[in-house]
Amino acid sequence: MVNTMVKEKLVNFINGEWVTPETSRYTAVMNPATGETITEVPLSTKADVERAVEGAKAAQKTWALVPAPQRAEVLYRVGMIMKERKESLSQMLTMENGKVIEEARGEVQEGIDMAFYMAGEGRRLFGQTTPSELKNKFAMSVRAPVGVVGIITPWNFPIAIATWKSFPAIVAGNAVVWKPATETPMMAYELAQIFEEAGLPKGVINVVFGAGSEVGEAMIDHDTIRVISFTGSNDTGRNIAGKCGQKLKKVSLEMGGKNAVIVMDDADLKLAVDGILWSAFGTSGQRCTACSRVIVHESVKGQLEERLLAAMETLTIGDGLDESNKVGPIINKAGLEKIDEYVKIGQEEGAKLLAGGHILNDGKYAEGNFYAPTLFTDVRSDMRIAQEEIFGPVVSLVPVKSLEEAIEVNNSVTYGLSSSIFTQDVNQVFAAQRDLDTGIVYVNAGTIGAEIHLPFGGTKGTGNGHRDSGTAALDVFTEWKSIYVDFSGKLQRAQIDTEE
Ligand code: UN1
Repeated sequence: MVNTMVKEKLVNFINGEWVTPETSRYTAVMNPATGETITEVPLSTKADVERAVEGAKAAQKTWALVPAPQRAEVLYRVGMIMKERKESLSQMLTMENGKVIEEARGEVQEGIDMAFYMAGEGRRLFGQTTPSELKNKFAMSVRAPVGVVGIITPWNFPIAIATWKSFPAIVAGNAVVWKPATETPMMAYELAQIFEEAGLPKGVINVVFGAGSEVGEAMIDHDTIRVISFTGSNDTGRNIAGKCGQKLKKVSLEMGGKNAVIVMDDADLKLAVDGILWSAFGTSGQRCTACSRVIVHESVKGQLEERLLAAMETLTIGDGLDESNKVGPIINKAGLEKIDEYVKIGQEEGAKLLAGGHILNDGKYAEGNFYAPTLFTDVRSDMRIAQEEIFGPVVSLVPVKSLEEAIEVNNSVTYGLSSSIFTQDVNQVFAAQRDLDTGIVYVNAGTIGAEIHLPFGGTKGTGNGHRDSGTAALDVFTEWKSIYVDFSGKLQRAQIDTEE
């Protein structure tokens, strides 16, 4: 472990200052591969949120008046600093989250991409001009910032998802109060420092570390925070949605998936196995977009099982800082136990376990949270392991007889984030992209790997209709304002004086 990277105790970043929170409660942040303590994160209180909101409110008024291309310049600088620090950020990400270093570099790159992409938006932020029904009257709609916005980000993509939310919010002229996950606070600490160095005016971003039950609740309750953008678990998201609904607060939710790869009888099986391996076991399956079901045409099921098992043998598991490892640890003991519980449920339901199915706890795995990559076959679509999100390296093969059945099985879950089909038949490709009920569809690629300039999100239980990333993210952080300029010099009544 590189000691210089490790902080003793973290403090909040409020109104441009590093402030010790009004709490004596801290919780340890563990490296999930080694069990070592990286830092201690404060469990801030309502009073800390109050301070952050005050700072944000004052800052936002001025920030909104800065021309958007100038606001964007800060994001360019943020992107440049992230680029310079890509390696150290990636190492720290691996230490606190566990994902293997190659994937950590990919995640930091996703943040860099988002910085440059959203900086470009500073010279667009397109509105619309629309013809008026009246003579000598001009009509247009522009994107106005909403004011102070709250973002709540998860541990599985602690830097990328933070950039998906904070960068569009900032370029659009909002100020942000950010609660990062307590498991991965170092990424927030680093990003806040980068914002500071890039010259973001004080108060435009505020980081309050702490628990959802206290900091998150205080953010939701606060009337000044007019948007909550959340990525995380389904239960928490529903709870947030209920509370925000009562307060008529805009809320954007992204809450996971039960994503499937469909393998048709004409698929390139080598390619399909590569796609499944990467999507199911990359990030140890701890992605919202992870593949946790393989819906396979029964005529190629045997071959696919054989090839998948052989490919799984090549997965090296261990500390992500070791470049040779392909699969890292599970975030914490609770996650590990949840996965193990689902494997037991799968066995009780009658699914056939072909590989894995147990916690790895001897030798080099003893101090970390490792789970053996797991493959079930002969899974029925109504089994819990084929319906519920496991968030771990567990994949279930569900055999089907046709494309119609494959699509029906794919769409039978409550989630709708990502799906994929491997086939060489162009007709099946077009039918599938239309009928798969998910926000993201891949053809001849696995279920992960979304790019930041396209909308990210899903249908049904995955969210509530909003999207992260792409210009779609601007819809979350702006209000449409319609403006009419009447230059006729007389009273013109809409809908009435249109005949003259
Ligand atoms: C997530 O799992 O919450 O498409 C985000 C992907 C990544 C983002 C995943 N670009 O898998």
